[in-house]
Amino acid sequence: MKKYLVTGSYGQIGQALIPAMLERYGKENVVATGRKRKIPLFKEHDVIYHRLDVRDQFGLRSLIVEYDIDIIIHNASVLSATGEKNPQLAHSINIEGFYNVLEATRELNLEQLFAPSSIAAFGPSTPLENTPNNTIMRPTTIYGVSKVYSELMGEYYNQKYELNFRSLRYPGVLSPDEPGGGTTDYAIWIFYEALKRKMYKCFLGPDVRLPMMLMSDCLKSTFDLLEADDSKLTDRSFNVTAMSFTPEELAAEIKKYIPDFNIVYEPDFRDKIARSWPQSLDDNEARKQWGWDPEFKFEKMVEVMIEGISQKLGIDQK
Ligand code: AKB
Repeated sequence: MKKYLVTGSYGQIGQALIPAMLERYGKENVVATGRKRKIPLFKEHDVIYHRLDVRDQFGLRSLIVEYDIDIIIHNASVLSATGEKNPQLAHSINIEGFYNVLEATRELNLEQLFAPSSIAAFGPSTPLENTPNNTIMRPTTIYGVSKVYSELMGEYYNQKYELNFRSLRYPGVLSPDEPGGGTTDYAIWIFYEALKRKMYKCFLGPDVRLPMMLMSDCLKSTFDLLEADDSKLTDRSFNVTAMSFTPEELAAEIKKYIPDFNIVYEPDFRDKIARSWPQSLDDNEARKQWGWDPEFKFEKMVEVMIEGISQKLGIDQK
């Protein structure tokens, strides 16, 4: 069995990924890391957890050696909205941190580096409808710039050193776990506010269409690419998506469950970020090269989110 080290392990994706990895690969083969001292959720699951800042190259290398790590899943990242508030922090974590992880993977001859990218790697000059896998990438956020950097460096190390780099351009990922610092986060907070207060003030305009997927599809795409046969991959970074919708369409679907739900729109700086991103993605390369096939579409996603967040809030929806 391979041994995995995960950075940024308690973010929105990590909170779902780590328990899924424990089940799939065994507790003893997964080392979760992050900047916080302790993570109560991980204590509950008896996860091996170590405090690690990805900018600390000595700390990173010692953990790799101590646990005889084969594969790194590098999730530590400052997301789009937080990045625009503090571009210097985003540069240091997303670019310097990524470089440390990449170099450790090369120097210690690890088997694979999986480092997710994002739809944020695209920008306003990209064709924004049905965005192809390989197209113009001139993002206008520091987060997007850092994702283009990591995709290109990963691809460069793959050509130059045969480093097994793989990346997915995640769209907005939806789960009942609280997100932090992203632009697509509205599509999670809307459920919390609809269920708690029947009212949501949306920081995007009603017509901003963005690609999204439910967490279970995010995990499926991650495991599928991690475990894909290398000889089948002609790309290293892949678009993946399951659906696209606007805040207005999402609010209308939520109203089917909560008829007196109301939404108002007060677009802020995140509206501009969202409008610079693809509205929909062409994920045919992922489908062709490693069999990507999402399970959840829009209506089912809303049902799953209402159920999951009701449960979290202790609200009986029946
Ligand atoms: C964000 O909104 O910043 C992230 C992303 C799309 O990468 N969820």
